[in-house]
Amino acid sequence: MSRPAIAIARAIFPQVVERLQSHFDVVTNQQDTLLSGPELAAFARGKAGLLCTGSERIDPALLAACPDLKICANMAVGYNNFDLDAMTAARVLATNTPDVLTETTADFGFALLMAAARRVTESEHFLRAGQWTRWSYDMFAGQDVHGSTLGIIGMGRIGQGIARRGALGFGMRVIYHNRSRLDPALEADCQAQYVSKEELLRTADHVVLVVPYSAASHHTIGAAELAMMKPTAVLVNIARGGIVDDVALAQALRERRIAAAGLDVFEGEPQVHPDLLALSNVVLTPHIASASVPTRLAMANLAADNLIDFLVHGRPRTALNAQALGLA
Ligand code: 8YV
Repeated sequence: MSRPAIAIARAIFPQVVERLQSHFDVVTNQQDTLLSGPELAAFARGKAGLLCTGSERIDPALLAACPDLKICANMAVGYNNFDLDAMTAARVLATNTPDVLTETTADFGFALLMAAARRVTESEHFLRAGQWTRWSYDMFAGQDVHGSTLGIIGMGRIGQGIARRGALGFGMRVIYHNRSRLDPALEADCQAQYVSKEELLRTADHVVLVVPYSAASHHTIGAAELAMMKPTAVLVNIARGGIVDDVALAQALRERRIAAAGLDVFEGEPQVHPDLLALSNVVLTPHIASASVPTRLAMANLAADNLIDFLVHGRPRTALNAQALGLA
């Protein structure tokens, strides 16, 4: 019996490629060449499965060019690179990688919060540049994290992980805003209190964004929201570019209307707005919040599990549109 054919759009762990090769005929892009939309379509054409990352767009043009495609397995929990309605219309199963990256990503939210509030990267650049000639009492004095009020926008699994770290580890008062309120047991477990977005922005000492990207969450934080925040506040975005208006944020940071920011995601990444690059009170990282070695391996394996479960055993695993396809 012939084996299904799959395409792996980006370089991933060789052991995961080998695992997939034991089930499928595999074409890989282990050179990690950046593929344009038409190149990706040519690469995936004739394949039943595609393993991709958040960088590859699965849109009507790709789906039309790849009529044999049955599943796209995203190696990411976020899936704003998927046109889910178009995938469902084309009867292509969409899967993502929830849970396996929750704690690692929550850790990184705190890494950015700590780095921005305590001016870690800014002071390191100063030291490396040979500018540290003497100590002074106010040198790189920043904002406290412990005991402060933490505002979380987006209270899914990662938001809850950040809440627990804040409440249990740093003695923070945790407030959150979300499309829907958590059930009381979960709120108690996270020691988090539901508030309106405006109250959160006005009262939080630090704001962490973990909301998924959609048309509705575009520019959740713009000039008006930044104007509500405390001048001592730190803003952290580990969600998606486009949740924050980067130009408005750069202006607020430049004018010290908020103290600092920690950003892992950007509008138009991998480009970063020059206004942000020019500022010292912002910590900038290249979309690495889930990038620990064990977690990246778990993400790749879960994407592989999704392909194997569906194409070999006919069972959807962590699927996004199984119900819409009548498979769940
Ligand atoms: C991914 C992410 O590494 O899971 C997500 O949603 O943002 C990251 O963990 C990135 O999207 C590449 O797929």
